[in-house]
Amino acid sequence: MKISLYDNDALLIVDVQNDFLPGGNLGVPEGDQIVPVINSYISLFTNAKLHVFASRDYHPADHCSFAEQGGSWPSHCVAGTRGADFAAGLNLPEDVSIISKATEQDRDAYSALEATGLNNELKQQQVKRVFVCGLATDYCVLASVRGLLQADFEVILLVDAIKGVNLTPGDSDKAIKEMLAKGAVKLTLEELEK
Ligand code: VGL
Ligand code: ZN
Repeated sequence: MKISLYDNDALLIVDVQNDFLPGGNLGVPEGDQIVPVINSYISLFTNAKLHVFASRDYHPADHCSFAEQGGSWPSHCVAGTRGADFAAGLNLPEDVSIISKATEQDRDAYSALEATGLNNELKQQQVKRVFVCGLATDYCVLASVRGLLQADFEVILLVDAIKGVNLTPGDSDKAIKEMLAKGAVKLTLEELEK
């Protein structure tokens, strides 16, 4: 399906940070492969003068989701560390809106809309349709898409610009199925009208 960009569209890049790339503390297999694809989407959005949002997992050093605190993940994306930085090859525009999430010690949050103000920012900018890409398909992308749909945004899922953790094989496919069943529409770069 061909899709053109309109005034009320925005791009949301979820958690494309060093710790989620291969070699990072919580590396997503092939996570680095989506960076050039996301850069192509960024160009299309900035050329169309549309806004780009980038979320980042941004935990305190003793965050409750870390194994040494009894959580289920290795320490990752600690605020102010290199692991929390956006991937070096990611060409974020100068006026990108950065959304930090899960910044409190005692709360985890997978959705970029959870206690971040993103919902309000999108509404303020009269965004109606959000194009979503990033990491990880089966965690923060899934949770963010659920949140966006629940908040009545249209969601375009950029299926060539997401990668999953797949702790259990098939998790990413399951997540994609759920997002599409809930109303997200899938899209690839070739299907976006240039
Ligand atoms: C994420 C696991 C833990 C994600 C964040 O961004 O998908 N996954 N924290
Ligand atoms: Zn996290």
